[in-house]
Amino acid sequence: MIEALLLEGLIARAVQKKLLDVVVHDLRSFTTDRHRSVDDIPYGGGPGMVMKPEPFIRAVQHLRRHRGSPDAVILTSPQGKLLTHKEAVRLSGLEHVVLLCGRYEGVDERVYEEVATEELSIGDYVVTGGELPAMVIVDAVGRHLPGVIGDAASVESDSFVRSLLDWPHYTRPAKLGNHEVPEVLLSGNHLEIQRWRKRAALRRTLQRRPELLGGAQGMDDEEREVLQELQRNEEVRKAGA
Ligand code: 4GX
Repeated sequence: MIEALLLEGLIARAVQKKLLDVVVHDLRSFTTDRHRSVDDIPYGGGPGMVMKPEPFIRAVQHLRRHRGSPDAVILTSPQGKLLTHKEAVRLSGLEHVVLLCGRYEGVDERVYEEVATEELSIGDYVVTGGELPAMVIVDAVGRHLPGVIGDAASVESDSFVRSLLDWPHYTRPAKLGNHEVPEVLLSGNHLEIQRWRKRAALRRTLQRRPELLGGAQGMDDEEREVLQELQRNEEVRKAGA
């Protein structure tokens, strides 16, 4: 699965350009029994299986010996801290990161106690294994490495860099059926365009993800003013006035 990430796309290209290195290890190669088991029944009973601790611990020991001590050992898990833009930027500053992927109901708690330095979740839903979350982490972190995205300005202008959703984007044609591109974007007036985009981003964030606005530090006076106006409008609308 993870090798698919290395076949196509910007992360694959970055690996080819040696901007980052991704190495996949098979947990089963760190087992010692005839069946190469990585799971077992849970102590205390209940449904499903639990990932055994030893293969994870041996895998990390192997990496420490062969690749040096990692700066972070991350277990992907729904119990983890939510992956955010800020976390992705932080991890992009680390030299060597190990991602541990589990399946089944969970991973023996001692993996966390013994080798994992943190637990990360990609969102409040459950997927069938840690591989996709690990791929999401590699992608979200890798794009912050210098040279991975050709246009550094596009990474800088990302939504979430400023804790806001993005404004709507348009390209040609200017008229599609009866959907027209907002006039101001065709005007060439960059100051007006900037104001329109800021306003649109704030409106969208207020409508769809109001909880993000609490974290919009570094809002400038104009943004605060626009936000107050949008909130006033919203209150008026709700009141049916
Ligand atoms: N964000 N899963 C991990 C097995 C598991 C369960 C408990 C450790 C502890 C997920 C997520 C996620 C499903 C991957 C359960 N491992 N991982 N797997 N959401 O849903 O990261």
